[in-house]
Amino acid sequence: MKIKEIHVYAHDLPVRNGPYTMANAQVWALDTTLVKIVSDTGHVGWGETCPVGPTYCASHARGARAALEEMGRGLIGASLHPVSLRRKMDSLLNGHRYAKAALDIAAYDIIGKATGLRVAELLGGVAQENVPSYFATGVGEPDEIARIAAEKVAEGYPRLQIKIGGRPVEVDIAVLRKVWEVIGGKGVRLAADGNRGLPTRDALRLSRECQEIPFIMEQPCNTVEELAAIRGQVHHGIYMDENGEDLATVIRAAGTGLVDGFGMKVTRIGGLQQMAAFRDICEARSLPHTCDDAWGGDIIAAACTHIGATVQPRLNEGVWLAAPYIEGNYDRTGVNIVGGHIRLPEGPGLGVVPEEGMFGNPVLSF
Ligand code: 0XW
Ligand code: MG
Repeated sequence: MKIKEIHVYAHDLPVRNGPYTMANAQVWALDTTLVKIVSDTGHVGWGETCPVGPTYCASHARGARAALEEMGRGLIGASLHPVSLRRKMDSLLNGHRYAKAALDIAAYDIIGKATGLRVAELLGGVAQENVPSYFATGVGEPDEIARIAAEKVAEGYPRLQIKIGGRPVEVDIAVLRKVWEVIGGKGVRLAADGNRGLPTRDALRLSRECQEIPFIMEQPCNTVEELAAIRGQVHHGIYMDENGEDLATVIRAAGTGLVDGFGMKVTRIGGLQQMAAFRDICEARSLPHTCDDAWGGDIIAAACTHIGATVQPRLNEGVWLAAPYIEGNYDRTGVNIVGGHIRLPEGPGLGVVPEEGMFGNPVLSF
């Protein structure tokens, strides 16, 4: 199967009850990019990529579309088989994995539709039909974050991620203590996500002063070197998120025991084909991980849920979706979180078919 046409769309996703706040970013609306591929067999597949603003990772919305423009013409006639497609994309443009991911996701959607298989089946097989999710709070004050934590545990979330960083560490420590007061003993797993915002000095203090609270520290500091510097001195497991930019970095982090797990984004690593390789590397070293994206509508949500459904349950830290912050869906059902879990869409392909015309005219066509 080969690529016959590529169409690129831009679509606005306002943040419900915005802004969404992290250590390095505050966002009110996100600019998502959708890709529609038509194959030489007449099948249609959809992909999506949606950086959560320009400062979260080294990616931004217009950068994604510029990269797609750079590759578009050269991809007409290319194979839709995911490994071949990735090699072809790499021959046209170095890096820019977050843009290539949209095409990779669309390719899986098409192959699924053409074969009658769900994307999770193409990725190795479903381990869980009801995929665990986790709730991520914004950066906030102790009472407010503890209130949200209690509410989300009552809804059935098996895991919470509390955002910290970008402010005096005393407030972060107070937030984690208050949250634990409310949810301790309820069997919910906890992550404290610094989104690169803590100096090593503060990360060390936070771990020391919260020794009795069993959270993992997700991407507390900005660089791999900083993570390595605190690694042997903290009382908590360390997960890598933003620094996990490609498989080579993942292999280094897993192979040297630099981290205890990952928060991983489907688009940052380059799409579902690379994500499946990442999942297998993690399983080889018994490293737990999430299958998320930074933001995005139902196409990204479906892609994350399909790969998340294939993860060995004991290593599955959940699939995060932006759905609670987005009004409406791309099709009649969409991909939604109920009771802290996501039902794997009924295929074929991604199992989400956007309403015709809902994204307006394409901004690019090849
Ligand atoms: C919680 N997330 C999955 C959503 C935001 O984009 C940030 C991200 C993270 O874990 O860093
Ligand atoms: Mg994170």
